[in-house]
Amino acid sequence: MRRIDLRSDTVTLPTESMRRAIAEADVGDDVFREDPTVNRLEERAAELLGKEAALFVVSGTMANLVCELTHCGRGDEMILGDQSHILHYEQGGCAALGGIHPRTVRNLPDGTLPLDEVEAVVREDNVHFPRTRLVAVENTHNRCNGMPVDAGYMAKIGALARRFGLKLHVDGARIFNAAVSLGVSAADLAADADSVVFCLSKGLSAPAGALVCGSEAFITEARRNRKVVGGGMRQAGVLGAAGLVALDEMIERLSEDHENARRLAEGLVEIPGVMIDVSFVRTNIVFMDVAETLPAAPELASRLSAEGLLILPLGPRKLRAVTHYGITRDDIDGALAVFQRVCKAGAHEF
Ligand code: TLP
Repeated sequence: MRRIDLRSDTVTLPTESMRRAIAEADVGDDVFREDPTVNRLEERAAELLGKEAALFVVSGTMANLVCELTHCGRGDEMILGDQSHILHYEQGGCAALGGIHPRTVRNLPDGTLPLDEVEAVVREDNVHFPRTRLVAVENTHNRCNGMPVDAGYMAKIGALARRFGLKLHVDGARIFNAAVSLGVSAADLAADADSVVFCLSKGLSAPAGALVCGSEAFITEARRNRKVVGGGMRQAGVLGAAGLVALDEMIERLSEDHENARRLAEGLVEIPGVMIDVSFVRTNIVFMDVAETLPAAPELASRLSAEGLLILPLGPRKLRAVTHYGITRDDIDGALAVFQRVCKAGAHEF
């Protein structure tokens, strides 16, 4: 039985050319800025995102944290979406490690924050209030169906941030999925951002790492903050080499993952009790709700897993499936067959 792992695109394995690049990488001590491969990766990342400079960090979580620490001081406030990854899945690191107060605004189903609601929570100068410093948006928006947020919206939220003297951060862990889906460059999507981060270890399939991109001055400060959170790596070029291959070879193919996600969603909605708004499946993430006529999400996920299909339960009746480099079109058909079988058996119990 072939295992079909749709839990996340974080499970992708390095490609053959990444493994070769890792073996042959020129390396040095990156804390001394002497790793030629990391230096090349940072230059390439900055160029792709249209920023002056970039910084290689361990993970997406560290990338977001380093940006928060760089933009904000203790007691400052950050505006972010109530469905954002930073809020839900990063252990409240902004508060725990940075003393930064998170102020949430609801995310609309398309991943955006309503502009009037953002404006309404910007603090005025008052001795009782924290100081608003930062607005953070996510693109693609993981918990909002992996929706890509377009450049038009980014320009509007960027203008709003500038009007109030705030910085704009983009958690672009999957920004290349957004760019490919929207048919624009990642630089177009990041044009208004003061900082943007992206991950190498999701759809791009590298074994580890993320990049923070911004102005020279911002990255100089971010480099200090990377060190204080223990992220100064030494011969990191072995990872950087895989990252360079990821940027050269793995971006355009993301459209295959998007087609597979669409095919999966179209097949799943045919199953009685599985509910998906297929029009929201624009990248590689498929969220589904399951009706009371089917087992609850954790039980359903464990039955699917017993049949070799891994997906994540993310609520009592909500599940998430993510397509990626390790998943072929045949796997999607295989996943649908397992799903149909398990749901049919499960439905008989009700
Ligand atoms: N997301 C992971 C889990 O943490 C949920 C996943 O499987 O989707 N920003 C966004 C939008 C992300 O989706 C993630 C990872 C991160 C940041 C953090 O990246 P890592 O896991 O590399 O720290």
